[in-house]
Amino acid sequence: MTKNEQLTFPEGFLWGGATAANQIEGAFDQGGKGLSTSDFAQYKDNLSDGEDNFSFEVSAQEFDQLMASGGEGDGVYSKRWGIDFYRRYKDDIALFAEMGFTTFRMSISWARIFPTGLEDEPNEEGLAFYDKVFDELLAHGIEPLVTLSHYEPPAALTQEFNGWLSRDMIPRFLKFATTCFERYKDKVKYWITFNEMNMNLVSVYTGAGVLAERSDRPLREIAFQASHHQFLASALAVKASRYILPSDAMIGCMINRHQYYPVTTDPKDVWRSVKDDDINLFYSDVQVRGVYPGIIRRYLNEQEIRVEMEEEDDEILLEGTVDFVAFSYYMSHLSKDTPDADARTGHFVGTEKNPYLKLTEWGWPIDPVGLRISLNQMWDRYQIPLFPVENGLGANDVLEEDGHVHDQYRIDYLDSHLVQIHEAIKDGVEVMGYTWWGPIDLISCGTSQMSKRYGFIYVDQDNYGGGSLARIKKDSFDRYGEIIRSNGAALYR
Ligand code: BGP
Repeated sequence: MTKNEQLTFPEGFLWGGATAANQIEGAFDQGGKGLSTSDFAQYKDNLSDGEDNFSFEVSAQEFDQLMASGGEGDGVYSKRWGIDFYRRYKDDIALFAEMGFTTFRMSISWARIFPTGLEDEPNEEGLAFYDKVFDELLAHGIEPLVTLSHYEPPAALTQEFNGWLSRDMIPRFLKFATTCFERYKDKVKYWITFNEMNMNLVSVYTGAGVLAERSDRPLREIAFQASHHQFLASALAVKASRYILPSDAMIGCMINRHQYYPVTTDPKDVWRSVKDDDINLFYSDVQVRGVYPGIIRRYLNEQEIRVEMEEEDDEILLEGTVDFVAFSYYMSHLSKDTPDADARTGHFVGTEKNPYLKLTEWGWPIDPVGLRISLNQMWDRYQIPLFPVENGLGANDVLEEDGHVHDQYRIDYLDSHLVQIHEAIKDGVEVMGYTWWGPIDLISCGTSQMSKRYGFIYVDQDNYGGGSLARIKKDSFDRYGEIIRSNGAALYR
């Protein structure tokens, strides 16, 4: 390898951005779409910017009221309007193309295709919408990377089955998955079955459409049971895809990766970090290897978490293993044998503060080297291609009087993470590509805020849906374009 080659990423490396239907599309009741669980998530204005309080749980009572009223309620349901991608997709895709994207990660709203999830026939208008989006992407030379389920099962399935707590979800999901495979097999080459299945351990409503109050089982058990059903559904969808999709298609799993370090060199803390990592990687372990790891079986036994399984399940899991591991990476954590009850900073899980790392305005530790470590560890563990499909910085961007957003902090974040991915590639890790989370400002998953902005493109909209929705390029827009066009070499200039 010449020195010059070392400055660029491998040929064919996929460059792009990632989104989810419920955070961008809007038009929640248009085109025959049914209500989805994410349509009930609320932005709460007692939540000040910079607070990482999550707004994605919905109580059984709220859920019932919203179902009974056909969705009418007094909340600020910002995911219902998203950023109006449903109508503005052409302009947005043109901007992605201007940056040089070669891939775009998006999800298909299940309730657009099967409004209640219970229909036998799909909603043609919903299918046609995604045809138009895929055609637009392909016309710009952008490969769609499609997540089938990104936190938004049809709400009617929660009402009918209590979501993924029930095994009855599996045939419903399979119908949705195979309908998409059949319809889009000539347009979509890269597929992901479920977004961040390990979200179930944090919010069973968001991850699995389950109202925990409706079950008398312990919360942890509900989460593992719902996950087991999703593992089966994912494996069966992977298996079905082998018969439907062309042989060069690839289908992957996707986890929310958290990198753990021991807080001290005390072997007990070190062991704790190994265990924390194992729980985090449990979700990719099952989908890559087709079996539950021993350490998780032991954990379930010791914690008396009873996951109902059937005899055929072992075989189903083995027959539906994935081609690649996609993951989101936002931060690392410190593991401590006996964690302090009140220590907490960062996304979704309690953690000690790492004195070497700066935090984002939302308290997420910024750790680019952790991404290299994660890539190396996962490569050692799986030896199949890896794909960081989410990584990004949520910030309170300011639209200056000169009409610009000068987001040097986002450029620094982008550059430093990409350099570490490049290091991992030079370490021998096979990395398929990189999709920045939220290339255009969108509604936050966790807090339903608009003001938590990730984009290279600013969207003129506030937390209540007010604003012109105009799209404005930030400084980072030019930087990402420059990096992509040079296939990474601009990182070293
Ligand atoms: C991931 C989700 C995304 C996304 C991102 C950022 O966990 O897959 O949907 O939104 O996190 O999180 P947030 O929007 O809460 O800042």
